[in-house]
Amino acid sequence: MPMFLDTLDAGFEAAFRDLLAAKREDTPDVDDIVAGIIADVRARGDAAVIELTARFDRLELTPETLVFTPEEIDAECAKVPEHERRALEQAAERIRAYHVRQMPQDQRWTDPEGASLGWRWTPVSAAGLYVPGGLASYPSSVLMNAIPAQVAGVERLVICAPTPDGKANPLVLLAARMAGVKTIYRIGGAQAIAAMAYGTATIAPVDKITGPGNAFVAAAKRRVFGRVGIDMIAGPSEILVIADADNDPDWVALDLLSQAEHDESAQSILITDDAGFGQRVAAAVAARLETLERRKIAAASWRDFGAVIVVRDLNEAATLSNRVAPEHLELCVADPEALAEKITHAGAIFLGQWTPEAIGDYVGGPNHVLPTARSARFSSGLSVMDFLKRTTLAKMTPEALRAIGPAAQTLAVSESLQAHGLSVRARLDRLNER
Ligand code: HSO
Ligand code: ZN
Repeated sequence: MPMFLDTLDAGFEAAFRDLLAAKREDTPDVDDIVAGIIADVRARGDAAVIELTARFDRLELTPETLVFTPEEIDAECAKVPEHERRALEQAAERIRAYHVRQMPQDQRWTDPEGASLGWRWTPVSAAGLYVPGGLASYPSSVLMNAIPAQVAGVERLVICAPTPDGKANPLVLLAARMAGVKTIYRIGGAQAIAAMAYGTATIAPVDKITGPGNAFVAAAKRRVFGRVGIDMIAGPSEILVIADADNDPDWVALDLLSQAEHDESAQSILITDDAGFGQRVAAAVAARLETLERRKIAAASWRDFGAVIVVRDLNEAATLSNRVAPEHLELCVADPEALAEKITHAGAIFLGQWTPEAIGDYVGGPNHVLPTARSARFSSGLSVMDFLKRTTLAKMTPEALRAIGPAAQTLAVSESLQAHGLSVRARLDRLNER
């Protein structure tokens, strides 16, 4: 049974805190194994990658067959049925259009002292995108990672996608092609992350690695961070729905299940101002769980981490939601815009009952790589910014240096950094000679 809470209950605050603190993910400690794999790839390059791929993916590769040839990609893409190709195309177009608008502007201005200041954005040169194999090999995630990189102007974009037993996912290859990725390696796990970070004879190193993965991939990303940039370590998916009684309980139930079906550790929470409606949604979830294909996963998630919280009003709902800082937040209320004003911490907001979260997973346009585990308190979903760097610009004129140089000199003396001070002083002296 999911947790039923009412803010009027005496034990509410304690129970809610337990809900916030629930440790959902039981990440196996694979760090030692991963350290060994990374060291091996650094030392032996392709040979190590090939051996590990044979061991973990039961696939014999050579340096030549590590990467898909254009003909192989063509052949895989040709297997995708027309309706799926069109759906993926529509998704790609909408995601691209959204992310184009995200591109930040360069800035340049002259301040009152005459200093010209600003900043400039430039893309990372090369990015590597990890695509998991198996159950969580999502073509939509390929688009969500690769399109922002492409829009940002990343010159070289590669993918590592394991193909256990040699089986590729045609939709993944098609999504990669639509997002402008030409180089796809058939490798996965920590060895793929190590290869992208450090490079091998056949795999050129990248500057930034993004994309989801299992515990090994996550540990490897943590370890190569610093050598390369990484996006985030995504945890199991979450959804919080704030709904009033004026909703179809079955719709809300399905929205809760849409994230529950991702992972036994996923979390779905309903906050409602109507206790009866909360009961109706819980009943609808139970009914849907009878027949859902992934009922085993979804039922475990709902049973262990699901919650229905009854509040007095929507203000209270917003306050609680902000404390959760959910990855996905649906506002199924009469005036979602007004309620959204009160939301300060959420990865993505879905406004109104005609906006199921699943739209955002595929075709809405915004990114579906979002902060989990309450990290929406301090971070944002994947964007073009993850593939850009900001370089600051400063240009002094003699007048500007005269105006602000002395303060720099004073501070340099305070910090006992003599050359700093002298580098300013020498110029000021020259100006005074004039
Ligand atoms: N909701 C997932 C992303 C996803 N859903 C991919 C379907 N495919 C994580 O936010
Ligand atoms: Zn999803």
